[in-house]
Amino acid sequence: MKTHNNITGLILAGGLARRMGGTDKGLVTLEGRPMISYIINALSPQVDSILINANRNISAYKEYGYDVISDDIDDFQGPLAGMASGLRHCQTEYIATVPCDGPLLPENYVDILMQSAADANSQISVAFNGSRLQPVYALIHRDLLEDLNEYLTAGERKIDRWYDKHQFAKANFSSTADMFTNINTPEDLKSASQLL
Ligand SMILES: Nc1nc2c(ncn2[C@@H]2O[C@H](COP(=O)(O)OP(=O)(O)O)[C@@H](O)[C@H]2O)c(=O)[nH]1
Ligand SMILES: [Mg+2]
Repeated sequence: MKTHNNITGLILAGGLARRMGGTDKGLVTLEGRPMISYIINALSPQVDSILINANRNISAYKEYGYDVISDDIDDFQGPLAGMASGLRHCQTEYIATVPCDGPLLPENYVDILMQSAADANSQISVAFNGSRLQPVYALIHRDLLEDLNEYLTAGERKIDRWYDKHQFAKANFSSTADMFTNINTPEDLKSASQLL
């Protein structure tokens, strides 16, 4: 594990969390701590800076001491909107995205994304769990901001389709596939307490 000084970690916490009853997922507590704190702890040693993408509870997220950025387009249009906002605000060459509801991030997350992008000479690297892509875990070069904004302006919202337009690398996380344990519902929250 090393610190990548050309990468901003972008924590995606901008969804409506409908399956969590609308409670902001990043702030939901897991074993007494807000879920986002697990992600910050795992991500901060790996990157130069962190941005939190949130559309609600901005002041609660600001407590962590990082800039909080909202989607540039209104009405919760999906994670690509958060990624576009992250690319617009970042001061680094790349963003590495992580959802706010995946507290089991490994310490070599950014290393593996960067290595796979470098090996494939790609501007995007998307996590692969051994059987399918995990599209909200990705490394994206900031030169793609304009392309992404055009895609969104055209009314497109599908993340996989945007990746497919590019020569993306698949970052193989099959040996740490538990990291994709995703807490979308109150039931998920209960079972995650046992995993931690
Ligand atoms: N910025 C932003 N992020 C979103 C939006 N909708 C979902 N997300 C984020 O995208 C990630 C995945 O969303 P989630 O509802 O957990 O989807 P799933 O677990 O893949 O079914 C989470 O980190 C959400 O916070 C949105 O409208 N805007
Ligand atoms: Mg989720």
